[in-house]
Order: sequence, then structure tokens, then C-alpha cells
Amino acid sequence: MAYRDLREFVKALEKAGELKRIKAEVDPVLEITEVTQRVARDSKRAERSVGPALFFEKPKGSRYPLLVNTFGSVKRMAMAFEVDELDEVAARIRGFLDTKSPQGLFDKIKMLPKLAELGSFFPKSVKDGDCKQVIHRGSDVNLFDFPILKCWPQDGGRFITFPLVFTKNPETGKRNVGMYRMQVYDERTTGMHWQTQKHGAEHFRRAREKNPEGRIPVSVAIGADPATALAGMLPIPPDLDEMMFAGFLRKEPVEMVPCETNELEVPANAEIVLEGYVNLSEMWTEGPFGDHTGFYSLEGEFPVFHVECLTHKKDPIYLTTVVGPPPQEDFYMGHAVERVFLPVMKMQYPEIVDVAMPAEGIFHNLMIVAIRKSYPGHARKIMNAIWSLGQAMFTKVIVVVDHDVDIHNYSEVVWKALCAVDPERDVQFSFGPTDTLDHASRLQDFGSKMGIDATRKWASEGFTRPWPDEILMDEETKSRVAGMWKSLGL
Ligand SMILES: Cc1cc2nc3c(=O)[nH]c(=O)nc-3n(C[C@H](O)[C@H](O)[C@H](O)COP(=O)(O)O)c2cc1C
Ligand SMILES: [Mn+2]
Repeated sequence: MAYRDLREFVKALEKAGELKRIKAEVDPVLEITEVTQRVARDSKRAERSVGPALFFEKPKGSRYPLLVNTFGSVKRMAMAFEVDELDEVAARIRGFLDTKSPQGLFDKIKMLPKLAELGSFFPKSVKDGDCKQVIHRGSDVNLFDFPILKCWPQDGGRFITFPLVFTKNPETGKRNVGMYRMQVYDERTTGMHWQTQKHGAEHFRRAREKNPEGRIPVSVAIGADPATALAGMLPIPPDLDEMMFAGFLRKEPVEMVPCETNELEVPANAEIVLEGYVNLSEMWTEGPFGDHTGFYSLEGEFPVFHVECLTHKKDPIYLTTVVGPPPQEDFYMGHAVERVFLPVMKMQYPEIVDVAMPAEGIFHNLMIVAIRKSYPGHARKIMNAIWSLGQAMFTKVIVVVDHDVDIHNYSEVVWKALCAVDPERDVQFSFGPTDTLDHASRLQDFGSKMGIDATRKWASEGFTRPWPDEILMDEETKSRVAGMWKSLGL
């Protein structure tokens, strides 16, 4: 049975010893971040044991409790998807891709809605939902009722960090849901930080081309059952409905209710819903914001969200997250995405054996890829493939190694990759879109990338010297020594 809503997940976490309640009053301005850092990051140094989810019962200045670090471990991500291992989700996706779809990655993914209908994962429209137990309209709306975090000292203000932003493609009418942070400007106005390559930004642009002075409806849900709450971050193709994917993940359709004041729908089980619009001609300064990179992303011009109606459960839980120096909660969310979507990558590029994105690479800075190399230039082909694959296009550095390198063992990667390269020969530079958060690229959103071909070099690639074997002791000697081990007194 899928989790009905966020509070049911909170109960499950508590039962599993994965959540701690904080009864003392703590300020959402900086203090909650610092508490979260102490709990989540200090213990992360011990690698395997990571700190619990934190339920702040009395955030200073608000009547409502706050939940953070909810998904901050591999175990809790698995719990969110109701599996023991994330690979089980990957296996379900692989099953769909293998058996039922036509050729071509995007055809395959776009088939999912049809497949989903069969499995009845398609979102279901319902008339009413708990998210409407309380309704505030117009001047009655006050975002400051909620314990919205100011995370870091130089942040430009308070930011809603775990929203599901709903928009509609003005041409196809298809829904998009993205997790885009929102800076609170006043009681009823926020920033809308959809980066230029994201689907929300595309909807905005298309609508603006037709009617530059117009507006688009936007609704935002905060807090839902875990699969739904996480769906906003999934890197899935445009016009594929994240709510359908959430239904697939939770094996039950997401129930959607119509908004009070615009034409969009939102999850009925949401804790909090903001309804409103974005003007197509309005941009405000957004930021700075202490970001995933561990640095502040600087001020930039972004659209503005006007809230006309705010609805919530009687006793809403405010779901949030803190990003900052890695690893943070978002690492575990991103790591789950890496594991779950690996079969999709492999389907298109079967030579990919595995990929790894170390926490310090902050998703887009470093991808290590192991391939089964079959022809000259194969590593370069994979670099180009990754630079053209959805949000993997942002990858700043790609390191391609042979299939026998354990890419999750970063010491082994550093050792073997560095032994395998002649830098001038094996480094490939390219240009393309970069992550908006990249503060080193020559321009915002555009810059260079580097691929490192760290595979064994072949004669057919112009390498005419012999390639040495890795040093390994032979099995016979190993077992002889094992036999005499006790007598050695070691
Ligand atoms: C905690 C968190 C915060 C995020 N904040 C933003 C953001 O402010 N702007 C943005 O464009 N993407 C942000 N992302 C990444 C997007 O959610 C992600 O790229 C998603 O796939 C976008 O959805 P879309 O492909 O439908 O546009 C964030 C992700 C996480 C996990
Ligand atoms: Mn999308």
C-alpha cells in the first residue's frame, strides 16, 4: 500500500527509528540549518550511519511544524519508494523498458503513460482533498505563517526549498512538475527559480512568445506522500507527466484536485498548496542562495510568482530541505535518481556498465562511467552521448574507464584512470549548456566540458606500445600461503 500522505511517511520513519522530534523552539532563520548540519553531516563522516530525519515541533514564529532531512540516507530513499534496495525500482523500470515498448529511448519513455494506464498508475482526478481543509484567499494569504527557512547567512531571504511547481505547456496542455526553489519576497510574492533549460522555463518562454504581456497559471504543492513529493526532481523528458511517474513509483495513482482559482490540478494529499500566476513580462532579482555547490549562487533575474490563494491541511507539516556543502540530503535524492535511471541509460547505450557521481561532484561536475569498450573511439562516443542525454548534458567532467574498474571505489578510479591517460591525447574538450549554478563557467549557462578517456588504449586507436597487465597474485600461491597462514604467527 502506498503512503497516503506525508504524515503517514513520518509515522513510518518514526517507527523505524529514522526520525527525531525536536520539542524546543528553534529559529527557521539559520538555527534549523545549523542543527541539521550537526545531525546530518557529522555522522555522515562515518559514511554508513547518517543522521535521522528531523521533525521540529516548534519552529520559532510559526504555528506549524517543520520536517527536514526526510530523505537524507540511502535507507530512507528506499523507504520512500517502499523497497529494500533502490535496485528494485531500477528492475521495475527495466522490466517495462524490456518487454513492452517500441524502439527508441523517448518512444519507450513516452510509452509509459500507456503502460501506466494498464497498470492504473495514471493520475486520477478527484473532486476534493485534504489539502483544502483550510482556504485563504487574497489579502488573507500570508506565507510568513509557515516556518520558511533562511538557510545560510548570506541568503537573500527565506526560501521555499522543497516545492512542486505545477505548470502547463501552453501548446500541448501537458502538465509539468519541477522542484524549483522560491525566494519569499513578501506575504504573497516569491521568486520562481526555474533555470533556463528546465521545463517550467520552457512553458514560460512559449507562453511569452504568444503574449508577452500575459501571465501563466502556476500552482505549488509543498509536502505530499514521498514518491509524489520527490517527483519534481526527476530528470524525465518534456511532456512526460511527473505525476504519472510518481504513480508508477508508488504503484497507485496520484489523486489530483482542481485548484480553487486557476485551471491547474495539485495532489489532493498535499500539506500546503499555493495557487497563483507568473507574469510573462516581470523579472526580479533572486538570490543569493547557499546552494548545492557549497557556494552561494549569486543574484540573478528570475520570474515572480504571485500567490492568490493558499490552501492547507488543518495541521500542515512544512516540508523543506537544506542544501549546502556536500553531502547534504539532496545527495541521497540525486543518488537514488542515478540508480533508478541507470537502466534507462543502459537501454540506449548497452555498453554502459555502471555510472557513479561522487557527492563532491555535486551531480553535474563529475560522472565516472564504466564501459565495455568494443571499438576505437568508444569512450569518446559515450562522452558525446552523455552530453546529449537529458540533464546529463550539464556534466562538466566525464571520466570513462574500462568495465573492470570498480567505479564506486573512488581510490581505484583515481589510481587506474591516472595510470591510463596520456593527458594531451586523452582529454577531450567540448562546449555546451552548463548548470546555472556553475559559477566558474565563462558565461552563465554556457561553457566548456572535459571528457577523459581513461580506458586502455588500443593499437587501432594508434597506441602501438604494449599495455601491461594489472598486478595480481596467482591463485595457487594465494592458497598455499593461506594454508601456512597459522604457522606464520602473523
Ligand atoms: C532540493 C532541490 C532543489 C532544486 N532547486 C532547483 C531550482 O531552484 N531551480 C531549478 O531549475 N532546478 C532545481 N532543482 C533541480 C530540478 O528539480 C530538476 O532539474 C528537475 O528535473 C526539474 O524538473 P523539469 O525537468 O520538469 O524542469 C532542484 C533539485 C533539488 C533536489
Ligand atoms: Mn519535467
